Amino acid sequence: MKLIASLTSPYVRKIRIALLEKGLTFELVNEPPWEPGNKVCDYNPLGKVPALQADDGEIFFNSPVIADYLETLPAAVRLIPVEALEAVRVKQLEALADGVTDAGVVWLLETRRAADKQDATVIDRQRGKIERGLDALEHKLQGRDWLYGTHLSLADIAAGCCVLWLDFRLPQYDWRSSRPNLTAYAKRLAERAAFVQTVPVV
Ligand SMILES: N[C@@H](CCC(=O)N[C@@H](CS)C(=O)NCC(=O)O)C(=O)O
Repeated sequence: MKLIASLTSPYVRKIRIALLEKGLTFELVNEPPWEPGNKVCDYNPLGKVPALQADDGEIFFNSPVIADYLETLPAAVRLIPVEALEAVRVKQLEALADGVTDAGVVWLLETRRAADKQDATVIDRQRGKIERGLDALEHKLQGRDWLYGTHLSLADIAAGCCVLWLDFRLPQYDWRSSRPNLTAYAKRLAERAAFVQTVPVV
C-alpha cells in the first residue's frame, strides 16, 4: 500500500496515524502537491493529498474515504464502529474536526496573500467556524476521555490532527484559553506514539 503524502498536511497526518494505530504497513511517498512537477494528479485528478494506492492498484482519495477503506482491511484495531448509526456519529465528529481544519486552511491561505489583497471578512468568517467547531468539541469532551465511546476512534484522530495543525500553522491563534477539556485531550493525543511519529516536517 502506498500513501501519497505531504509531510505537513493535517489530512495526510490523519491517515498516517490511522495506519499506524491499526498496525498496517505502508510506503510513504512524499509528493507535496504545491511543488512544480509533482505527480499527485496521477493518483487523484483533484491534485490533493492524501491519496492511497492499495496493494491491488486501486486508488482512494479524500481522507474520510481512505479512512473508510482502511476499515475494510484486516486489523485488530477498529477506528470506526461496525454498527451503522454509531459509524455515522463518529464520521459526523470527524467532519466537524475536518471542517475546522478546512476553515484554518482558508484562513492561512488568506494570510499568505499580499497584505493589500487580504480580506478581513474572509478571516473573520473562517474564525467563526473554527471557534464554534472547537466549542462543540470542547462540549463533547466534558467528562469524557474520547469524543465517542470508550477508546480512540477516527473522530479523535481527526480532532487531534486539527488542533495540533492550528498550533503548527496558526500559532498566533490561542484556541486553548477557554477550552480546558480540549487542551488536556490534545496534550494526551500528542503524546501517543503515532502522533509523535507524524509531527509535521517543514
Ligand atoms: N478533504 C480533503 C482535503 C485534502 C487537501 O486539501 N489536501 C491539501 C493538502 S493539506 C492539498 O493537497 N492541497 C493541494 C491543492 O488543493 O491543490 C481530504 O480530507 O483529503
